[in-house]
Amino acid sequence: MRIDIVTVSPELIRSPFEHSILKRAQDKGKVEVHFHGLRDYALNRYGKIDDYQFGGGAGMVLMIEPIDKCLSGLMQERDYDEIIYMTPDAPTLDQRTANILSDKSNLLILTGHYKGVDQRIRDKFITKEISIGDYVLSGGELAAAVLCDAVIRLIPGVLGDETSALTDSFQDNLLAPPVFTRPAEYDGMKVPDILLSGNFPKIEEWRHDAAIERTKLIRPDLLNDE
Ligand code: 6GU
Repeated sequence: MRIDIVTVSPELIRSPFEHSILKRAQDKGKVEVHFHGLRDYALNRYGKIDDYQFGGGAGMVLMIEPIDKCLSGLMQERDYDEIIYMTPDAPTLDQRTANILSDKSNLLILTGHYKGVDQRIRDKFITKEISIGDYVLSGGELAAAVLCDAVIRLIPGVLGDETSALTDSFQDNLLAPPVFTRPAEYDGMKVPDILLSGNFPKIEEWRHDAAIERTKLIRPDLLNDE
């Protein structure tokens, strides 16, 4: 997979890709990530890329021309499966969307800033808009990093233990069950006996029941969601 990220602040988003799973995924050649700073496409040498909004109101809007130049250039080089705009006024990211995107070859991600981008950019280029939750961030950069993490770890061969993504929370619309490690007893607090029993079918059953219990308690909406 190749991911191109277009942003006002490439430096704000680089570091999550330089560590842990995301770094390993790149080292293994499973994904290539390229950052494009919008100021490189600015209208003048002062790096102007935003302006006041028509009709008045607080906040600057990212201008159409620098983004058009950047996206058009990239689109001439390859076909993108999706051109994604990160914005809070969009459908919320979920595991299903992450799964679908993990199967693509070329993703282009545009991140907003300030009041966002000129609507005409959204109309002309964007094939998918994604929010990461019902709250507002200062910019879409961190949201893009979240999206990339959720997607990249699902690319086959990225996680060492191939099954571990399958038992994540949400993979089957259930929260993950509780997990324990040594010692079996700490300060009077015991690990459930079943987990020490070696009876793996029973353990799986216990985990499934615990996952359902936890989901009922914390996220009952997931159980009604089909
Ligand atoms: Cl994608 N961007 C911003 N600025 N805020 C958000 C978001 C995105 N998703 C949730 N909040």
